[in-house]
Amino acid sequence: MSDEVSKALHARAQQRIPGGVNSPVRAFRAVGGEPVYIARGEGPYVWGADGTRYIDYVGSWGPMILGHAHPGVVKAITDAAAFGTSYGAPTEREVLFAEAICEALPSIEMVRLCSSGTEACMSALRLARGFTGRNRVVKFEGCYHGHADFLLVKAGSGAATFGVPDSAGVPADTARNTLTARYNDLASVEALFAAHGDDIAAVIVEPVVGNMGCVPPREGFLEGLAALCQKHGALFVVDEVMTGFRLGLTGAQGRYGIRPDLTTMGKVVGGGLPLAAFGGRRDVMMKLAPLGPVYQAGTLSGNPVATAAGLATLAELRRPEIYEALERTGAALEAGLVEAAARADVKVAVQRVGAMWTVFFGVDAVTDWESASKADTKAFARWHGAMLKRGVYLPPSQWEAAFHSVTHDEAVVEATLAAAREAFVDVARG
Ligand code: HOZ
Repeated sequence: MSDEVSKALHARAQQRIPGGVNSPVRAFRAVGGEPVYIARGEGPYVWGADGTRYIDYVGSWGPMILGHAHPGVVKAITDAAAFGTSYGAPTEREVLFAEAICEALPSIEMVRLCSSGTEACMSALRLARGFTGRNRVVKFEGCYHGHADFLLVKAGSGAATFGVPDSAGVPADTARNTLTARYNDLASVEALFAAHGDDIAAVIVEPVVGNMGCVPPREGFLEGLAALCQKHGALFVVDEVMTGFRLGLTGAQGRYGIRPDLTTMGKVVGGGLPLAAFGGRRDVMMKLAPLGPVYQAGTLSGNPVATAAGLATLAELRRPEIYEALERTGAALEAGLVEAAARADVKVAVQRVGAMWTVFFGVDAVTDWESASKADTKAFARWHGAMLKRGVYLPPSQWEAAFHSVTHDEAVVEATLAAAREAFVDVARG
């Protein structure tokens, strides 16, 4: 249910941009509506093109952990831009940035910057293949690691939302080297190692899934994956594009006590600008060109404005109270949403880890893609529309995680829950 200005813009957009959007989930098709065109953002809010204010839980799909237009980040960006926006040559800020990442995450001994999570995952897996000399990679059904050909196999996020988890345009020969296992099911990974162990270069996993909605790992799952990889000589690649610097300064790996061979990051690390990274063991990273035979490059990699935004964000995140505040807000939202749904007699599973969460409709719990796919997407769509009507902007798919920021304070949470109480009643009425 978008405003008239957004409707008019979307009609024009559809003439020139496929589906009117530059990334499919933004089209709102999964919730049967039309997208709100955003004019600006500040703190926990975004404003639609007609001036309507919304409480924002999309947060640019993850990056905006400090809220929109954080003054320190905006200043860093404008100061950096005044000195030129791209040189295609090394800068001091890249060194500071690499040092900051390695200091925060002990598993990362060396890091390479790139521009998107897709690039980070694609490059990390090329590196894993180059390092091990093996061809196959294991991913999990419903996990999404960007849109590289070989990763669009049983993929989550928009690929699942629009029914193209195995995209057209991916040659069968490419997909053949991608094996899929069931999230939270170590036996399914063991079976793949038993059948193809000597040709598996890496296992890549979202440590907490965000791309089939928020799905936490079962106790022992991540540790078990690490052990299996070690046993079979494969690299353990942890995709922290969503979780990195969101679930704590040490990401999911710190939270769950795991040490990946390689880590991919995006979203928060770039402070809202196009910046991503992959890094890990020194011996593996040293296989990258120009040191080694694995090629990877990018004109805008380590961009001076993006690294300025990232550094300003990371500096702010080092304040100890930040993650406590995010946790408190998350707990209040979770408890309030559970209570509001129960009061309206709507069956939901509210799943949350730190500052990422999802309200799944019509299911008891979601642990993998099979259970995620059983969620009542029609009820979710009704709830999404009912929340939007009441000024709350949620991810427009049952299978995307919602994110809050440090600027979502008690008053914002209370306004959200007031909207939710009414919206659940709308859902119950059908
Ligand atoms: N891959 C993002 C969600 N998991 C979507 C990005 C976007 O549409 O902006």
